[in-house]
Amino acid sequence: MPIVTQNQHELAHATAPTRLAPPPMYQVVLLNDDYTPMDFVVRVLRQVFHKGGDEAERIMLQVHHEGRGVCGIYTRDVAATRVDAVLRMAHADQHPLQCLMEPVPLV
Ligand code: TYC
Repeated sequence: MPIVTQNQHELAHATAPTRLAPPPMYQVVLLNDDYTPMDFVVRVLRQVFHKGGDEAERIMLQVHHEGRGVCGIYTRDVAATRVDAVLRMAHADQHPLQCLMEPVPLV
């Protein structure tokens, strides 16, 4: 017969399944500059963020006209990986394209 101590009862109770809060979400933002070619930005949006052609064009033009645009909303690690992928692509082609992540604003 198993011996269950008082401590084991407390541990079992403390670790009983509970609902987890949803993880904090981050938006990945692309910034405008005067030098990165438009077609390169569209390629980044397609390759890194899996956008279709029309959506990639729309986001690129929004960044071009408004200075910044949201490429997607992700958990922290996914957002950080996508920022890194954008910056690596830009660096490899010697474009000054900038990209950052920030907590999704509380509307
Ligand atoms: N402004 C750039 C140009 O005229 C295009 C551009 C768009 C650059 C979006 C960066 O994130 C960007 N070639």
